[in-house]
Amino acid sequence: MSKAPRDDFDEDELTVGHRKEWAAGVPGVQWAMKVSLEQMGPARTTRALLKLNQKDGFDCPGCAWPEKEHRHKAEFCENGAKAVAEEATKRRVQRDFFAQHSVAEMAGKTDWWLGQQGRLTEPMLKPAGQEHYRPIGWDEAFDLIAGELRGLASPDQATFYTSGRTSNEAAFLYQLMVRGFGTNNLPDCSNMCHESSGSALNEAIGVGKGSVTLEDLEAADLIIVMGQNPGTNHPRMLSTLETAKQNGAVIVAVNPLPEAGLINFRNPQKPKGLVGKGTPLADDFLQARLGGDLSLLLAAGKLLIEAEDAAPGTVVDRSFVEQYTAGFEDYAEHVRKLDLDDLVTGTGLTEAEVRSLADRLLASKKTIICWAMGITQHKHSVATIREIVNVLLIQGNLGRPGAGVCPVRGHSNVQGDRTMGIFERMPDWFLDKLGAEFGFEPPREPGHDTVASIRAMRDGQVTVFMAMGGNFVRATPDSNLTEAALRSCRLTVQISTKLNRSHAICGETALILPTLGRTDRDRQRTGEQEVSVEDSMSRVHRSKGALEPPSEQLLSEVSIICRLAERLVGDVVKAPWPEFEADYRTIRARIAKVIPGFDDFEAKLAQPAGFALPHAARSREFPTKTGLANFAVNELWYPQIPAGRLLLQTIRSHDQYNTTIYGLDDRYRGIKGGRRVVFVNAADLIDLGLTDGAMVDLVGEFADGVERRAENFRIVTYDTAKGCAAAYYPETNVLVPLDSVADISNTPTSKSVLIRLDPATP
Ligand SMILES: Nc1nc2c(c(=O)[nH]1)N[C@H]1C(S)=C(S)[C@@H](COP(=O)(O)OP(=O)(O)OC[C@H]3O[C@@H](n4cnc5c(=O)[nH]c(N)nc54)[C@H](O)[C@@H]3O)O[C@H]1N2
Ligand SMILES: Nc1nc2c(c(=O)[nH]1)N[C@H]1C(S)=C(S)[C@@H](COP(=O)(O)OP(=O)(O)OC[C@H]3O[C@@H](n4cnc5c(=O)[nH]c(N)nc54)[C@H](O)[C@@H]3O)O[C@H]1N2
Ligand SMILES: [Mo]
Repeated sequence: MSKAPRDDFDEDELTVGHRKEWAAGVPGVQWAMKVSLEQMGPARTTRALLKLNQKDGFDCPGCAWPEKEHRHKAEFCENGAKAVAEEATKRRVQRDFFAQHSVAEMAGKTDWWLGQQGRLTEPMLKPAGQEHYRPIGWDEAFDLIAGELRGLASPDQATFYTSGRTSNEAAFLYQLMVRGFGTNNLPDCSNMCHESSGSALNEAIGVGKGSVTLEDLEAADLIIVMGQNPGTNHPRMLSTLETAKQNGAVIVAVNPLPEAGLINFRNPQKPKGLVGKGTPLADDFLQARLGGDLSLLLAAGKLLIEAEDAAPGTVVDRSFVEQYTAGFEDYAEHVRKLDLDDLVTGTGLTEAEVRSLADRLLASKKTIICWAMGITQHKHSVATIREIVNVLLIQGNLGRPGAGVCPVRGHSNVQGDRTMGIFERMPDWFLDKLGAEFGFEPPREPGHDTVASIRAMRDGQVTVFMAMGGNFVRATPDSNLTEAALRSCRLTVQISTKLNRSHAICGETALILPTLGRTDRDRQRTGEQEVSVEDSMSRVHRSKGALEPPSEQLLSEVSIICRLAERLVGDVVKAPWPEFEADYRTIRARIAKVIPGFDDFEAKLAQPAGFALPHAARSREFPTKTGLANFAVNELWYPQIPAGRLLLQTIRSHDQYNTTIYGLDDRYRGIKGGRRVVFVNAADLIDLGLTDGAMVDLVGEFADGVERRAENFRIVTYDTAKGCAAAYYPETNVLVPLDSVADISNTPTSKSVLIRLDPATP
């Protein structure tokens, strides 16, 4: 088993400075320009940034935050520009690179180094028993994959991953091919991301997506931002929050870390943002402990119900609750019985802080709750999100302007991919319609999600792994186990834009299929093509690449699927694959026939701002089992932290996009020149007898008794909630046990890993 490389930069270079309280100011844009110019040169930089998020341009490959209908000339943020520079770089990985570097050598490099090599340029094969990739023709590659898949005893011996940058068109064809082949093994990055949100929201309101629009946020009285770091991960959200605040909204941040941006924000797109101190966004900052949100929400619900009991008719929206919801009485009875002191203990806050949240809710007529990974990656995430819904339902905060649920998605089309059927458990109505449209019988047995796929590879039940984008081996938990699982495969296939660790930790036979990215021109037989994507608020819009692709040999994701599908399922699925490839409008015409909300797709897509998919809850329709919005009874639970231990969360620095490392700084947290740092509360350091700057190993302690170790981290004293530490992902994925998952959603608990700190291994 390979040890993940420590770092190929000098840890002595690492410096720790002051934490920044503001975010997204002038230095942000300057930084973006510096990276852009370095990677793309002046001409490409100008062209790329002018087309970013414009109506005739491409959708930002950064986050899934929606664009405003009336866009700024420059509708992008620092980190959007970095995402573009990373993809539109002029650097290239050519065949001589692979001749020079063996697979083992590549596995010894850091994620950062691998990404810095540039764009992939031609299909490559690593034959069984050999140590180097060599060039292979496209036809030969497709024949090899189809042959290997057809040779399996069962289609369920293969699994097909998707990452959330894939367009709607490519995702729709991919799941069609996979189901035509005969399996529902369609794991995706969402399984590690907002799966908990989908699980809870489907059950509670009948739709697994957020219910609010940008206009709702701008009209809200109260916006609670829980478990999210928008200053780094959704910078454009700060502009929306700024507008909301100017319109009178109160903003409350709940987070173990005081993240820059929520505290102070300088809008670089407005002249006034260029000077002065900017807008303090959060009115209240509740520094809750990791996993304390369920306690906090239960307490808020309890205090609301008690306020109603004290003055009946003043708090609960009776007509809403009676007409549209189920389970209110059981819920109210449950929270009345909970002990406030127990709840307060679970939050890590003071009782006054807990009460302040209830007071904010009482004072608000229109409340929105936003959340991201700080809420979804815990054992009790689904219960926590059910509780978010409970608290909103009490006051009727669903299905009216200025109110609702706002799970903030990560990857720019992760929501669209799910709409297109990338899911191991699509409902029967979808499979019925898909089968009827394409004249075949889709498999009905639910497939493997991400965690189940890893287990199946480990156990020898899955032997072929294919990925439409992403970096599976790095994004997933339990790195050592997962690496061994992938290496045990007969064949691994990666459809990728850039080099990453999943190309180095591969099956016996391995293929790299290089593809066009969002920014690249996509020319097909009938002309230049555009694709469609769906943002976090269910708006679908077009995206068209503007730059010359890095190599003439690249195929689009759609082309790759069409050519493989024709060989693999040409006799099963009645689909005109060559026509789909030549003209993406023909794919959209089929999407319109299978998936609700896409009728008149082509015409609606031509509108400058695209169109919104229907969301039942917006009009107070709740397609749940009861036909109503469901209150849920959630038992109080929060992670316990034994003496001498810390609870670790694994987070993103300001200089990375998931497993893609842009650089080695985390400007807002004061870190420069390195990534192997662990942020620890000063009082915890005293309790543990450790000092700032000391080098330690992070050692995971999990019920299975396996000792998981991430070596050589420097302690940084930091303002984090007591008992709660933080370090960057993916260096710490080795510590997340495969079997430590959220109840129901099966999401790895990346924000809740029990560790101890040992002196560093020399
Ligand atoms: N530049 C950039 N943009 C990105 C990404 C990126 O890597 N880089 N990734 C994209 C993707 S795929 C996603 S999913 C999103 C991720 O966006 P985020 O969810 O903002 O990303 P994380 O860095 O995981 O930050 C989690 C936040 O939740 C807090 N938190 C952790 N645990 C708890 C808890 O128990 N309770 C509370 N209340 N807070 C908690 C952490 O302190 C941190 O502020 O961003 C997307 N956008
Ligand atoms: N410990 C820990 N683990 C986590 C998380 C965490 O917070 N902590 N977060 C989880 C979350 S929220 C997510 S979403 C996952 C992310 O998991 P993934 O989506 O699998 O990972 P990424 O790093 O986003 O994938 C980057 C790779 O995608 C490829 N790529 C980029 N653009 C394109 C494209 O347009 N087409 C194709 N075909 N390929 C492309 C490039 O080769 C690049 O190297 O990680 C999860 N893992
Ligand atoms: Mo994500």
